[in-house]
Amino acid sequence: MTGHFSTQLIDADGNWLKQTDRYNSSADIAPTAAQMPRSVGLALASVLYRKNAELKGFDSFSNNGNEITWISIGNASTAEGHFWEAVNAIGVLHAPAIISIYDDGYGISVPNEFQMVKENIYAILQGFQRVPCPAEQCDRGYDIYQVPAWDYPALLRTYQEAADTARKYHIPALVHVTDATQPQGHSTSGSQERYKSKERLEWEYDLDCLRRFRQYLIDNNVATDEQLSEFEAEDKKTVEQARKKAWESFQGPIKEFVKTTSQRLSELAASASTQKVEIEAINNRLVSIQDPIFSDAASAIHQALVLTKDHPTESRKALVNLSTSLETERQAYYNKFLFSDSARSPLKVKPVEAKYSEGSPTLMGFEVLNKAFDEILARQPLMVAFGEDVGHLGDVNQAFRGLQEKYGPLRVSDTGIREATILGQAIGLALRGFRPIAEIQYLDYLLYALQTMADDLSNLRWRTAGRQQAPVIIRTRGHRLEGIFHSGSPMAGIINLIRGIHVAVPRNMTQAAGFYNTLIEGDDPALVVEVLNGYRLKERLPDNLAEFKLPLGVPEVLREGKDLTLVTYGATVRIAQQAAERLAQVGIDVELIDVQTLLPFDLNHMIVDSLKKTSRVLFVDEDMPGGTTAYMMQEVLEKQGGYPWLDSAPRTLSAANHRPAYGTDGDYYSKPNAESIFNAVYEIMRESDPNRFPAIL
Ligand SMILES: Cc1ncc(C[n+]2csc(CCOP(=O)(O)OP(=O)(O)O)c2C)c(N)n1
Ligand SMILES: [Mg+2]
Repeated sequence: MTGHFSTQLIDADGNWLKQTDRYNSSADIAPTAAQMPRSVGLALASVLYRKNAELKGFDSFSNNGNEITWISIGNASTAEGHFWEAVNAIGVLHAPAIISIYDDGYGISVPNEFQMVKENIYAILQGFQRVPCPAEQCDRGYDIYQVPAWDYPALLRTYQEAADTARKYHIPALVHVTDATQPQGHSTSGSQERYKSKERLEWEYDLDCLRRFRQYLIDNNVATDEQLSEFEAEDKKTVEQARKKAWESFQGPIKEFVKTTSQRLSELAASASTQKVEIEAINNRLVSIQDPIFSDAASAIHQALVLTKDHPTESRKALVNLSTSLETERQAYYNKFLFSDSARSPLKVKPVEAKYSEGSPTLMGFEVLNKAFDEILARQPLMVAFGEDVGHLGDVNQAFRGLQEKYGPLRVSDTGIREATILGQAIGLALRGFRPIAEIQYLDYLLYALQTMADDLSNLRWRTAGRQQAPVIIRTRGHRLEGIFHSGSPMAGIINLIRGIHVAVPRNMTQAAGFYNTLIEGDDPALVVEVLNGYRLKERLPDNLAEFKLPLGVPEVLREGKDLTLVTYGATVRIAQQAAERLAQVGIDVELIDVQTLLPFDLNHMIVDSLKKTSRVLFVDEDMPGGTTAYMMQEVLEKQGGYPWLDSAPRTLSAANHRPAYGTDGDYYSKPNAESIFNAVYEIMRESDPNRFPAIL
C-alpha cells in the first residue's frame, strides 16, 4: 500500500494545474492490472491533442501530443483480462504508451508456469509486433523489447529507443524486463523462503539489480565503493529524519487531543465520587498508550460516559462536547473529497427549467438527445464521445446520428467491444482535461466496466485527498425490454459499488438531456441510465434545449395525491402513471414521485414531505427484491425520518428474483406492471379501510 503513488493534478479550488511542466502520475490502485484501462485514455489523449487542430490552445495539458504514458505491470498480472484488453486497445488506437512488464518469474508464490502459456510473456506477445516498416508509414502494432533488469546500459538504450519512437510516431512499445528479483516478500507473513529454493534465492541475490547497479557505478568510475557507502549512509540519515518528521507531524494533533481528553477525564473523576477509581483507570490506560490514535481517545471517552450516564455533571457535559466535536471533525475528515466541493460541483450548477411554447415540435426521444449532444459538442471543444457503434452509426439508438460526420472521428468515435477499457479510455482522457461521454451500449454490460468504476473512478478524488479528478460521464441504456439480456436493471449492484459517482435515472430523453447539460458543466463523474424503450416515444422538444439543466438530487412530483406516495424512477415511471390513473378510478389518489437521481437521493427530503400528507408509501422499480427499492426505503424512513409519519407498513415492489424471462409475457411476469402496481397500492389501502376497498381477488 505504501507504493500507491500519485502527483497533484488539481489545486485546492479544483482548478487544473499545468501538466506540461512536470511529470504526472495517475493515482495507483491495488487490484493487479486495474491500472491498465485508464492508461488507454492517458495515452490516447496525446493522439487527440496532436491531431485535433482545434485543441492547440489547450497547451497546459499537452505539448502537441508529445507526452508518453508509462505503464508498469508485474508478470503475473498479465494473466488478467484487463491487461490484454488494454494492450489491444492501445495498439488499435496507435497511442503512445510504453508498457513495462517486470518479470520476477512469480506472482507472490505462484510461478510463471501457472500464469501464462509458454511461461513467457515475451513469446506470447509476438502477435502484437508491428510489421517491419519505416515508422512514419507504420500501421498499427507495437515495438517489442526484452531486456534484463540488472543490465543498466541496456535498459537505458531500450527505453530511450522506445520513448523516441513513441513520442515521435505514437507507436507504442512493450518492454519485457526479465530477471527481476523480489527484494522482499509480498507481505510480512509471505516470506519468499517458503516457496523459493536455495538456488533460486542465491540467483536472486547475485542478480539483484540494486547490487548490480552499484557495481556498475564502481566499474565505470562514476563513484568509488567508499563514496557510495558514504552516500548510502547519508541517504539513510535523510530518510530517517523525514520519517521522524512525518511521524511527529502526524502524532502532534493526536497527542494534543489525548492531553485534553485526559484533563477532562481527571475533572470528571474528581466530580464523580462513586466512579472515581474506574475513570482514573480509563484515563491511565489512555495516557499510557505510546503511539495513540484518535479512536483511542474516542473509546476512552465513551467508556467514561457510559459509566457516568446516571450522574449528569458539568464536567460530564464538557466530555460529551469533546466527544461530539471529535466525532464531527473526524467524520468530516474521512468523508471529505468523495465529491467535488469546488465552484464547479454539479450540485452547484444552476438549474434552468425547460421552456415550451406553442411552436415546440414533438420529436422522437432519440432526436431530442441527438440535438442535445450536438449542442454540447458545439460549445465544449474538449467533449468527446465514444463507444461501440457510437461513431459511424451514431449509436445503436441513433442519439449520435450524423455527429461524427459533423464533428469528425476524433470527437465522435467507434470503439472495439471492450467495456472496461471504454471506461478506462474515459478516465485517462478526463485526467488529461477532456470531457468524455463514454457509452456502454447496454446497462447489462456495464458489469464489464464495473470493476474499473468501483475501484478506480469512483474513489479517485477521495483516495487522492482531492488532488486528482476525472469528470467522466458514462452513458448507458437499460431497464425494460423483453428477454434475459438487454433488459436487466441491476441498479443496487451498481449504486452500492460506485459511491463517489452520481447516478441519474431519467424517465425520458428530455430529462436525460437536462442531466447531460448539468453534468458537462460539473467536475464530478456520473452515470446516466437512459430508458431503453423510450427512444421512439414522442417527446416535446424544449425551446431552450441547450440551456435547460436539471438539478441532481431533486425528485419531481408527477402527480399530486393525498392517499399514498408512490416512489419510482426510470422505466417504471410510465407504468406507475398508468396504474395511478386506474387507481384514481376506484377512488385512490396516488402521489407519484420520480426520484430522477439515485445518487444523490432526494437532497431536500421532498419524499418525507409527501409522506406527511399521505402517510403511506410504496417503492417501485425493476431491480431485484431488496435492491434499490430497499435503498430508497432506507433513505426515506431512516435518513429522512419518514417512519413516524406512516399509518401503514411501507412496502416495496420490484422485479422477480431472476433475470427477465423471454417475450412479452415473460417480461410481464418478471417485472412490475400496471396490474401489480395497482394491486400493491390497493392492498395497502384495503388494509387501512377494508369496507371501502373490498377484495378484488
Ligand atoms: C485483482 C487482484 N488479485 C489479487 C491481488 C493480490 N496480489 C497482490 S500482488 C499479487 C501478485 C502480483 O504478481 P506480479 O504481477 O508478478 O507482480 P510482482 O509483485 O511479482 O512484481 C497478488 C496476487 C491483487 N492485489 N489484486
Ligand atoms: Mg512477479
